[in-house]
Amino acid sequence: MTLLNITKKIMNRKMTFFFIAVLLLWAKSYYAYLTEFNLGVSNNMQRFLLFLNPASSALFFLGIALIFKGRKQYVLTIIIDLILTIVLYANVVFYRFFSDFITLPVIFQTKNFGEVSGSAQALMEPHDAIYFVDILLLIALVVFKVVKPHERLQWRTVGSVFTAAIVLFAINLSLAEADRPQLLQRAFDRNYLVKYLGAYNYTIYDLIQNARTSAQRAMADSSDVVDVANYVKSNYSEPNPKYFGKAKGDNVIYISLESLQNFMIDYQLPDENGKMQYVMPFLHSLTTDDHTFYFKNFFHQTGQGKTSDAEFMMENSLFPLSQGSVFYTKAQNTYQAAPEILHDHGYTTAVFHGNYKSFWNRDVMYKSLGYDKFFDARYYDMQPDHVINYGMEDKPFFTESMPLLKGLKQPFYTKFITLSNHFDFKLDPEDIDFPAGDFGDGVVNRYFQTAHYLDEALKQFFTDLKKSGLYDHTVIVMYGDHYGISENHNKAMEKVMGQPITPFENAQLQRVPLFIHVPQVKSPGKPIETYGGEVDVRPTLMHLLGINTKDFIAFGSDLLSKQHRDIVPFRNGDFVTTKYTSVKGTCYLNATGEKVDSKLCKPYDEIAKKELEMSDKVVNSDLLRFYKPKGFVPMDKSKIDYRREVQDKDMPPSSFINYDQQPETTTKTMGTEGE
Ligand code: GP9
Ligand code: MN
Repeated sequence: MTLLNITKKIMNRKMTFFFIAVLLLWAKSYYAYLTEFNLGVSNNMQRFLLFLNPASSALFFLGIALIFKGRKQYVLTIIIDLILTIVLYANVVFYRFFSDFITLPVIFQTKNFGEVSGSAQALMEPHDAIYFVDILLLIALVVFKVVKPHERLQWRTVGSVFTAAIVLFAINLSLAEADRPQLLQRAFDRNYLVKYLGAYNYTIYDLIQNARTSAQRAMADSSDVVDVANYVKSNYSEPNPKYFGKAKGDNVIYISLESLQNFMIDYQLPDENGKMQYVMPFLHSLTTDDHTFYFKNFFHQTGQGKTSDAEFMMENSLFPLSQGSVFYTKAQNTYQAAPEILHDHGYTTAVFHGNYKSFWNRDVMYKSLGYDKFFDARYYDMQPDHVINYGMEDKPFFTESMPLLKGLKQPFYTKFITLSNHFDFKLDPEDIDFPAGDFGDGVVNRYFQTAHYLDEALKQFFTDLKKSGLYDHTVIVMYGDHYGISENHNKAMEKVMGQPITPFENAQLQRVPLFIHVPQVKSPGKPIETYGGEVDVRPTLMHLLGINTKDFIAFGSDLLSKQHRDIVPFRNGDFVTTKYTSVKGTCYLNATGEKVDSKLCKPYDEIAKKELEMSDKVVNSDLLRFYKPKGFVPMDKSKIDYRREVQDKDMPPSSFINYDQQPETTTKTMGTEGE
């Protein structure tokens, strides 16, 4: 038998055409992953999944054509292949422009669409032909009758193709979930979804998310916001005249203190000579500072969106969602967030963060919040020595941020998001200058070292701010974003706290520190007892800046107001008040930690549930689009552009640090974070 005959025989097999299409689609998808996208692949499992993930999509989608017979089957295979190729190639081109994957609403924003299509030609390369050669080959095979039409395949055969696709997908998904728990529920980052599940599955995920969101949105109308507005107005806490407007016109710096729980602020550990020393001496010193308000009964209220949920609350005074990150699922909503409000008052608004911009969908959400600028990892020298875990180490992060900050037009409203004190609390050995804890749990033990490192980084940043002259007219708000040590480590935490961690104690451990440094105002100079949570910070800050908030839809209450409402709902419906704590329906007395009659918690329980529900309605139905606070002028967001070359135009040349693109590995160590 000649070679030609063998080839002919193979070509005549019923499944040959299908398998050629599958293999070529698989190969070119993998090629695109490796050459076009910076996915931050950091271990062998991720490498394997990246290779595996196009297979199930190729089998599944091209498998649809197998239901048909004859020429129809071939034509349909080619059409499906072409659609998938367009999805892939559109992402390739979009990525070259935005360093991000397409998300449905973003592509339909006329501005993006116009920009990409305008420069599409420039973004296309001759070698891109590689994405289409397989389609041409398939067409040639059919046109030149190299493959001949045949009868319908047996259902058993078609069924086994789909079974194989589904089994492969299930394996893919479970390995991905093992490497990155709650990948789908929490939806961290488009990069991650593509890395673990592939460009096609990501596209489907995106379509489903958007269909859900639009359905909820479509059902709502302007009357829905009236109830909410009335409720919020009737619960408004009047600003305290002692503080209202005392920081008018000041700059604002927010610092998100990664995973920092409040117990750390006063915690001491013995040094090598047995002498006790504060883990965070700098922050500890601020608890009695004359110009700093330190709230010791302040709680995080985050859900699965962790850092992003905290950011959301601080700037919107709305609750995050019970599932997923509101940054990811509701980024297209209308908001009246702090940066946008302050923009109205002449502020420049910017975020500084040593991770890449798509994490938590920040690049999309920050536009909706009204941030002019977003200095992400592209602005920092991401050399391996300065990067650990999620990104830039805090000390070089603050150092490199200084010139960028100084380059901003004042007054500015800025946010710095730290990273080093993140689970699983690893540091470069040369950054360790504090003893680890000795509590029989590596994660808990290391937490003291990373917290200490964060404290040193903050001290250095404060020193630099003083040197720059900014310190004297800048309000600095520092807050712990969420817990650092999860319940999984409660055995060690019992040793840390020197007491059993009951459900009541566990709720108390959700305290995170809140510091508000106001240069012009004399603070009590001792820790403040007032109970509050992350939703309460926006009205507090606005009132210090002399901005009235009565007309804004917000669920928080000014922490410095005499009418401050002291109920702190957690995202799961539990809550804390000055007197009681409610956990899973059980009511506890704060003073003793004892269970008490649940009737005592009932009135608060109703308020907590009502506010969570109302806030969810605002967010899920995008109700703020029907509401305009008096005097609020929405920003023209179509001008916001976070591409480097665009942002750089406004900055003095000296402030550019590094032009490097994202390296292959974003992360040096990557534990099973997000506990
Ligand atoms: C990543 C950082 C950490 O950019 O904000 O996020 P987290 O895991 O804490 O939500
Ligand atoms: Mn965080």
